Amino acid sequence: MRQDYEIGEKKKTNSHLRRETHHRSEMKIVLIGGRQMWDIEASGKSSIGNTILGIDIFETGRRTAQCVSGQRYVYGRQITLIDTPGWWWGYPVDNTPKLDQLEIMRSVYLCHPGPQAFLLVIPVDTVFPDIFKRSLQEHLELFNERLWRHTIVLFSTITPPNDISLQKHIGDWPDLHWLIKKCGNRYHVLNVNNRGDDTQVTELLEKIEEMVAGNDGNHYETDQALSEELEEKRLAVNEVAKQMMAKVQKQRTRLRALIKGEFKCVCEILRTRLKET
Ligand SMILES: Nc1nc2c(ncn2[C@@H]2O[C@H](COP(=O)(O)OP(=O)(O)O)[C@@H](O)[C@H]2O)c(=O)[nH]1
Ligand SMILES: [Mg+2]
Repeated sequence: MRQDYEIGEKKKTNSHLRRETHHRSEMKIVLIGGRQMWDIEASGKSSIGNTILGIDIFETGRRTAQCVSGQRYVYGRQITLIDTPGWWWGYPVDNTPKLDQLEIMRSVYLCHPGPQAFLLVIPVDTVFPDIFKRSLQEHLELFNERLWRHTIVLFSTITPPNDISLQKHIGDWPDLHWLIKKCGNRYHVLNVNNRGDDTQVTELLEKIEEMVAGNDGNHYETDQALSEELEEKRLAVNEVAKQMMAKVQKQRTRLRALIKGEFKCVCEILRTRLKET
């Protein structure tokens, strides 16, 4: 059954709380999310990163294979953003390449001592069936359970946002409603095609500050021992990948030489036959 989501009420409470929140001079944020949603190409993580920082730091429209860090002083704050590889919405974590999983896990170690916020990027108009929820839960288990208290659902859009249709959309997809609740009712809409609108970014930063204040100023805690273990695994998986690439390259070269030889042979036969006729 569809449930309407009370966005209006929530907004009132938030703006009241936000007034009591202090500006943070420094913010470390990790962008997470899926990588493809059926007819929609991507979540828009990199586009969101560029919109927040106000310049094109992250490459868009291409797979982010490794975490990328972007830093800029904007709206009176030093912002560090970590862009991460995405996962295929609706697919179990086992379908995500091991290197991508390790990169996603590594993201929190690229902003020492740990991020204050995670922005979970989802296109505003996308469907959100149960299979997406399960995929999301599995992928977020790459982090620890404390992630949820540092997460804001960030709806990306390329058209002007509409509160009424968002409210209806959340009502239409109970798992999306569940997700927003799981994130302490924190969400924001950002139009990546409207870089000129400073308000949408400053409001997001205020929401992050409000969340950080609610977490007593604490960042997401990372585990240094796990960081070293991750680095070792990453180097090992990278080495295996390199060896496989070298093997494939060798096979390709051999195959090319073989085809070239065969081609030469066929040409010779044709030439002889032509001479005979
Ligand atoms: N339809 C739609 N396209 C989007 C949205 N957000 C970003 N895009 C576009 O999708 C393409 C890929 O976005 P990108 O930021 O690279 O996604 P990422 O793979 O999650 O980092 C870009 O051309 C964006 O302009 C959205 O909310 N809806
Ligand atoms: Mg990207």
